[in-house]
Order: sequence, then structure tokens, then C-alpha cells
Amino acid sequence: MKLDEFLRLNAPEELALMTGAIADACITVWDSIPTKSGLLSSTNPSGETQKAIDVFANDLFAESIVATGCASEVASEEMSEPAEGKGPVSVAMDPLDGSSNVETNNPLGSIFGFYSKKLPTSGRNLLGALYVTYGNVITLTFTFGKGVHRFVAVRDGPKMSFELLGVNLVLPEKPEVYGFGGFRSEWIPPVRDFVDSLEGRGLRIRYCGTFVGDYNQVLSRGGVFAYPELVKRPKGKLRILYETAPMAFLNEQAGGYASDGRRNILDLQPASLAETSPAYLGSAALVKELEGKVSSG
Ligand code: AFP
Repeated sequence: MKLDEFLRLNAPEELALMTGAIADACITVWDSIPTKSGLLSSTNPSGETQKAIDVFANDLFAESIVATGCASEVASEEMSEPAEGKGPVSVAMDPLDGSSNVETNNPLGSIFGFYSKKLPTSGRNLLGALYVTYGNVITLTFTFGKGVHRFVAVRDGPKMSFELLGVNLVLPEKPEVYGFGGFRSEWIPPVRDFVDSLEGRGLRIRYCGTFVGDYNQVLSRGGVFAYPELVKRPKGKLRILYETAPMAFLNEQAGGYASDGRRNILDLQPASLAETSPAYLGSAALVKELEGKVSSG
């Protein structure tokens, strides 16, 4: 089944239109990585300076989403003020997650959260969440609050289009992988102890340095991803509105659980657009166990 048809049958109208716009824009972003990322020269054939790929991705996604007429605002770390629109939905995005992976050709991603209230707001006001993986294939994984669904980009004549890969994805029963960001020596002790126990339980380390890529493995294979509380960085690294709340919402829809170490990430009330928190997400039993250890110190 094609994405357009699936959205027509299964998505609220505004989310369907914005998802369609993101699907088109992400193909252009992916197409532009070699020329706009610094992999090739930073000037184009006419001698104009190219924008960095993350700024390019930001501008293209923001313009495409605003053009649907469905967004009231589009916020991202790349913009000092959100882009304004005339629709009802607030969109928070990380337009190019893991941009330091460009040079090594490791996975990249994009994350979008669709909120019913003005930003900043709690993840409880998410209507939907979507992430793109730019790996060996491009996938769109999303939820509108009724299951998690995935599409893959395939060539369709001169264009690319998205075909259904799976509906109602759930985290596998048996967890297989883990990936934790930051330096081990800086993790708080309960995190270090927990990670030390994982290999004895049969989990393998898988870490590519992109939240989207690392979480995507957890969704497919079961396990836990974290950017934990660090001794000198108690609020972690990942941004609540742009990154962790949308992924927490999607993860919950896939049967998982996401915590900041003390509570459900969806219950956090960020005071600013760029507020960060520690993030632990994946298979519910593992994350609840880790939350218990972190919260009791
Ligand atoms: P970049 O966008 O600078 O590559 O950072 C990616 C990221 O925000 C997130 O995608 C990763 O999970 C995390 O940083 C990795 O951070 P560490 O390199 O500290 O593990």
C-alpha cells in the first residue's frame, strides 16, 4: 500500500497532510546530503555557497509543513523563533539528527512531534510523532496515537514513493540490544551498574551515535536506548520537545516505556523550547527496572 492511501484511510486530515509533506521533503534532504553536507565542495557549480545540510533540512521541512496550512508553528533548534503558520497544530522537529554522522556515512534521522497546544508543552499533548531514518534505505515510522506504522522509500519511475513495510509495530518480547550515549566514566553509578548487567542477560551493544538510528534498532530488536544523566550533566543531552517526547510517545504506542529516570517522559513540562532531560527508552520491563534503580539513587 502507498503512503497516500494509508494516510487517507487512517490519519486525521492535518496529520496526513503534514506527513505527506515531510515524506516528500525527506527525499530531497537525502538527495542533497552529498552536495550540501560538506562531503563535496561547499560551493555549487555556479559558485554560490551551499547552506549546511542541517540548515537546508530545517528550512525545507519548515517551509513544507507551513505550506500545508495545518501548523500554527514549527519549532526547531535551528531557528531562534518558531516559523509561524495558520493551522491548529504545533510542530517541534529535529530536522537532521546525528549530523556528525554525515562524514562517516552512518545513519542520520529526522524527528517530528505534532502537538495540540502551543510550545513549550508536555508530551501528553502529542497528537502524533514521526521519525525518518536515512540508512541503507529511507524509512518513515510514525504514530497518530493508534499503533506504530512504517513505510520505506522505493523508486517509482523518476520519483521515489513510500510503500508500507509494517503496521502496528511492537517491541519484541525478548530484548536483544542496548546503546547508551556519553562517556561511561561520566554516567551516574546506577546507570553504570545496570549496563554492566546487560551483557550477562544476553543483550548486545549497538550504538551508532544517532538517536533515531539507535532507537530504531531497539524498536526492531527490543532493548534499551539511553542518553543518561551524567554526573556533571544532570539534565542529559537530548531535547524534550524536539527529540525525547515524540520518541517516547511513539515508543509507548509500540508497547514500550520511556523515562527521565524518575517519571514518564510524557509527563515532563519543559519550560523552554530547548530544555533537555535524561532519556531512557525501549522495552517496558527493562526501562522500568532502570528507572527504579536511578530514582532510588
Ligand atoms: P549530533 O547531531 O551532534 O551528531 O548529535 C547527535 C545526538 O544528539 C543524538 O542523536 C545522539 O544520540 C547523541 O547526540 C550522541 O551523543 P554522544 O556522542 O555523546 O554519545
